[in-house]
Parts: sequence; C-alpha cells; structure tokens
Amino acid sequence: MRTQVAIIGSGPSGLLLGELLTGAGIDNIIFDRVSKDYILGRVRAGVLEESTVALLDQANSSSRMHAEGLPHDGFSLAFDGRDHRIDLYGLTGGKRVMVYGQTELTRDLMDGRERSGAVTVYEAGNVQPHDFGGAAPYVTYEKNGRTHRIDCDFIAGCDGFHGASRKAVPDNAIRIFEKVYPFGWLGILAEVAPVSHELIYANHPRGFALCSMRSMTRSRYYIQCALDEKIEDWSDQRFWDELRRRLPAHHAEALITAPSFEKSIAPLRSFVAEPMRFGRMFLVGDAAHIVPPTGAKGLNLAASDVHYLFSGLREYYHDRSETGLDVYSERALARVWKAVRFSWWMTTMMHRFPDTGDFDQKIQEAELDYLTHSQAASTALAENYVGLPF
Ligand code: RFL
Ligand code: PHB
Repeated sequence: MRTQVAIIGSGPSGLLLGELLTGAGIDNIIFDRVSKDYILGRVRAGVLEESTVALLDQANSSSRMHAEGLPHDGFSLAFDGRDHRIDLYGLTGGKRVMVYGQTELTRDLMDGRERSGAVTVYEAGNVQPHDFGGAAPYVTYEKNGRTHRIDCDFIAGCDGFHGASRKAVPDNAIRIFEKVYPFGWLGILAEVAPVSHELIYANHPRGFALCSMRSMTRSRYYIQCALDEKIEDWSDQRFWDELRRRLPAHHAEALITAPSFEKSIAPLRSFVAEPMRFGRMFLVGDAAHIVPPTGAKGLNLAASDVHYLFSGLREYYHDRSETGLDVYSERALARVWKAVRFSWWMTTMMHRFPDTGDFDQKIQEAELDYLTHSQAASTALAENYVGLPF
C-alpha cells in the first residue's frame, strides 16, 4: 500500500495535519498504537490561542468549538491573599483565548476525518518509520498477527513524547535540551460551576494552584504536588481542602465542590529535540518538545508546527517547491523556544520549589506585584499568553 504522507500518532497534531492535508487533496494515513476511545479518554489541554482556533477553522473542524467553547478576555493572577486580573484583550489590542478541552477538539477532528473517509489505523502495534534518510521512506506496523508496510513520500512523527519516531533517529543526529521540574500537578475534573468565570493562576507558600474549566458546569482544578505523591492518598475532600487553602479568601469561600470524576498526576518538564527534520521525516508537537502546562502552550505549539509543516507539504505538492520543507525545522524551533522560555518563566514564578525558602517566596511576590502594576510587564505576559504570531 502507498500514501503521500504517513502520519504516526492520532493526537491533536496528527489529526490536525491529516485534516489540512486531506482538505488540500494530499493523501495521508494515520497510525496510532491505541484505540480511539483510549485517546478520547485523556484529559489534557484547555486553552487555545487564536492562531490555533484559526487553524481549526481552516481544517473545517471548528463549528462545535465556536458554539460551545468559552472565549476568555483575561485571567487572574492570585498571590499574597489578593488577585489581579490580566486584561488579555485590552493589553494585546483585542486578542483573546478560547477555553475548549483537548478531548473535544480531538473528537471534532476525528469526526471530520471519518466524514472525509481518510484512513486511520488504530491499535497498530510496533509502528516504525524506515529509510527516512533516503528517497523512499516507509512505515511498518503489526495488526491481526501480520506486519504491514506502507510506502510514502514523507513521514510525520506526531506520536507524542514517548513515541517511536524520535526514538528512530540515531543519537548522533539529534540534540536534546531538557529540564525536569521537582514537582507535578494533581488535576481533577468535577461537574460543578467554576469558582470564577475566568482562570485563576495562584502562587501560594503551600504551592501553586490553577482553577480552570471545561464549561460553565464543569471545572478543571490543579494543585502543585510532590513527584512521589500517590493518587490514592488524595481523597476528594483532601484535594478540595488543599485547593481552598491556596486561593484568596473570596475565591475559597465561593468554591463549589462535588465528587471528582477524573484525577491524575502529571510531571512537569521542558524538553526540546533539535532539529525537527531528519531527511523525509518531520517531528511535530510533543514528539519534538514538551513544556510545563503553566503557560498553556503545549497544544498550541503542536498547532504551529502543523501550520509550518502543512505549508511546506502544500508547497511541495502544489508548487513543486521544497523551500517550505527546508525551513520547517528552523521556523518551528524559533517559535518553540520562545514558548519554552515563557512556560519556564511562568512555572518558575508561580511554583514553590523544594529548595527555596521565605526569601524566594518574597521575590516571587515582588515579581508578581511588579508584573501586575507595570503596563509593560503585563503586556509582555499577555502577548505571550495569547500566543506569538506564526
Ligand atoms: P499527543 O497528544 O501525545 O498524541 C500523540 C499520539 O501518538 C500516539 N502514539 C503512538 N502511535 C503509534 N506508535 C507509537 N509508538 C506511539 N506512541 C504514541 C499516542 O497514542 C497519541 O494518540 O501529542 P500531540 O498530538 O503532539 O499533542 C500535544 C498535546 O497533547 C500536548 O502538548 C498538550 O496536551 C499539553 N497541555 C496543554 N497544552 C496547551 O496548549 N494548553 C493547555 O492548557 C495544556 N494543558 C497539557 C495541559 C498537558 C497536560 N498533561 C497531562 C501532560 C495540561 C496537562 C495536565
Ligand atoms: C486546563 O484547563 O487544563 C489548563 C488551563 C490552563 C493551563 C493549563 C491547563 O495553563
């Protein structure tokens, strides 16, 4: 069997790339190691930049997002018992973000793919990219006891941080930059109205907390936790009590609680692999880079990679030009590093590190105080949060 672009991974980056390629008449097949239901069971990102929304428009996958998503014009930074609103809309000359769950976005893209009839192979075992250094790459996978081979022009490695694509690159051809943070986020979902109509990022001596949402009746809350915490040790009651302690009093009093229906711990890491192109294989999204979730950038970076790769592939097939593909890695990495910097900065400013004391807490509060009272500093935060241009 043959296709033009073989896409490994059916997460947001693989699906979005697939939809854009199909829309441009470029044949593609997606392979994922797990099932559709498994992918739709993952709760992850919640905040989309306007550029990500525009790409979903371009992929014809945005109608439910526009109907059900929540446009947000600002968010709150809480510290030292008070909170301060960052007016994203005012500070950026009219930009906002869209609060819409990654699960819903993924479902919309999968539905679009089903309608167009493009092929996705779920539960494909041992998916492997081959010969991407030459002119005739191919992908193999196992299904129903047989090994299948798909020949292609290009391979898009959209298979996340633990995927097979990056692992297939020889060590001497790739450079890794990494920072692992000494804490994680414990997150829950509950069927309750959010404590505030906008997100609250809270810095507190007991640790960071984030109040987010999926809708006006479904809340997503996170608290910073130690890396060795066990989910079984966190009853709902313990979670709600801890979250309340980390919020300013007026929010703590307004918090509505209910049994959670999802609870998980995510480690925090910054990671970049360079370059993002290896001959005829391109790494996209989490396969190439990870950011801590504090800046809400992971999914949005996956979208900007897709934008650059899609324009390169469209130029290749429609205009017979390789220029876009040649500059893919450089263009993508320039935007990636700015988001890595922003996510690292916001993580550092908002979290309690195990080896820091009262002095560092005071420095964080001074930085937050400066940030919230200086138009220049708030503007820099807002400009990065809504997303730098592609
Ligand atoms: P994904 O979503 O990991 O999808 C990769 C797909 O590849 C498949 N796969 C394989 N397939 C075949 N063979 C293999 N060997 C394979 N290995 C893996 C997997 O099954 C999967 O289906 O990567 P993608 O598409 O690049 O998307 C990236 C985003 O998922 C990620 O960046 C965001 O979720 C990060 N993130 C956030 N991003 C934001 O922009 N805004 C946010 O508010 C935000 N919040 C978050 C987040 C991530 C979080 N966690 C859990 C890490 C909050 C959290 C808690
Ligand atoms: C979320 O709603 O899951 C979310 C929102 C903002 C972040 C991270 C996660 O910075």
